[in-house]
Amino acid sequence: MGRAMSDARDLVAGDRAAVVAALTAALDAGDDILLVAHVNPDGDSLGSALALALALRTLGCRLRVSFDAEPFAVLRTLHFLAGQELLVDPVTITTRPGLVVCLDTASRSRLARITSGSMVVVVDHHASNTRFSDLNLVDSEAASTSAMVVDLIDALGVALDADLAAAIYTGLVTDTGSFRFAATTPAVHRLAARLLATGIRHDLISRALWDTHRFGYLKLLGEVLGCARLEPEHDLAWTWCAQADLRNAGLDYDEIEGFIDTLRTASEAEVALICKQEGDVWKVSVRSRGASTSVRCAPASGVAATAWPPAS
Ligand SMILES: [Mn+2]
Repeated sequence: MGRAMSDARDLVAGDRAAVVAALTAALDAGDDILLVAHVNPDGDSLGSALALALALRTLGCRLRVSFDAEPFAVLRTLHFLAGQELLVDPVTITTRPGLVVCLDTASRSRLARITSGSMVVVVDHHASNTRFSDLNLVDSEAASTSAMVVDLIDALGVALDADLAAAIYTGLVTDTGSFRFAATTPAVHRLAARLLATGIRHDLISRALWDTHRFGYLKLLGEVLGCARLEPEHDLAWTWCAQADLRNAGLDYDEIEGFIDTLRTASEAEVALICKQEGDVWKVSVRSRGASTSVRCAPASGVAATAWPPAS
């Protein structure tokens, strides 16, 4: 291991010890702790927050878990996660928590309308993390934030039970694409083995996360893929979903997040893009084969939203 790399690992280890010390101090002081997932949380963010909450609860701590979403609701695919009785709508948080821990949040904007408490800790694995907090535990080599949470739980001396393991595993499979992405290291498989040994039903977790859709989802996927276009000169495959189509299918936008994962399998294009209409705004999801990103944009100037996308 090179000098710079070992220095980076020392930094992560030092920050991890500081986060454990902050959690222990809050526990000793009887402070209430607020765990925050990012806006519209995915399996890694919510799984990480609930796993840490379940662990802290066994230590007798006053806890709340929250995130911003409009409306305030957990994704249908994540309803199986334990500990959701700890969830509170952020608008109901009127007392200032003693300690706030933000999970899987790369920047302050990812908290949306949730503002900080007196002491804010960030636990995250995004290389783009802006270190916006008092104490930032950022490990860009971690496959998921949930994998980092395991180290915290171990340091707190809490044993992994099946509920905890299922939440950690959900984060791990979400961010590694079920162990398909490049972040899937030998350490990821070792952690998965440890989690499976608690008796979790990984087959049921996978089915809940990816293999369960309403029939309207399948019909709409057919329509959205049916109007997809290939732009070889831009190395791009793209399509769109109008709000009326979504409404007719009886679906919400969070349910069709996975559409782009089908489109991005097109071998002729490096980049996949789906435009989704939200009122007058078209939100654009982009995936490249290597990385993923998401941007927000309006239709080209002079083109009304109602006149876009162009008729074929
Ligand atoms: Mn993550």
